[in-house]
Amino acid sequence: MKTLLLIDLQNDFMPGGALAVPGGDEVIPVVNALMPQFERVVATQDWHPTDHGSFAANHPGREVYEQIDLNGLPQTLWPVHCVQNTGGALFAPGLDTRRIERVFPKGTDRGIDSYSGFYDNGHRASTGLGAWLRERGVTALTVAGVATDYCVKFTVLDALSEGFEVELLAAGCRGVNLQAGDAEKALEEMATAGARVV
Ligand code: VGL
Ligand code: ZN
Repeated sequence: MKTLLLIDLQNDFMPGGALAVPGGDEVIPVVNALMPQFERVVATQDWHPTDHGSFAANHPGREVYEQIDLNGLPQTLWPVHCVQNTGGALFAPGLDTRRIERVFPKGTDRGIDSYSGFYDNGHRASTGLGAWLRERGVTALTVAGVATDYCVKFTVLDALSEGFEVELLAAGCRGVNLQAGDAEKALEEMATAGARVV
């Protein structure tokens, strides 16, 4: 039972988007070509309300990429991105969405960010992804998407701790690289945690 999990392949993470991931668009043909090899395809969608606490714009006097404390958790402040029901939150044009069986939104609670597709950053609330996969007998995941150093990484780490076998498709991922080397470091962290990086 091969399942492909696609992370945040949305307009705002593509070149020209509000939180552009360099080369993010290069992932689209890679994952489209892979879909036929999988029985299931599921996707996460960063899906923030306009007043989300991860947006620098909602913290007067603060700058994008600054670190703050958000309700007890460290939070990087981002440009406004992936606002619910806006074009930036839509899947990237060219992504073959026909095979996506289910979409799991995340980051919907203004008080906490959610990099992982399984839980928010405080592991307080679940998106339902883990239970959904288990109900269908899924034990192994192949993961691709953006950003390697944020949502892909935290999704993979949660998947492993939830007991899923994880294959990380490096050619189907791109990183933000706020600091040079962040994406490379994330690949190492995922491998160390037990993901098979291919
Ligand atoms: C992401 C930062 C903020 C991601 C989402 O998809 O990696 N990064 N929101
Ligand atoms: Zn976000």
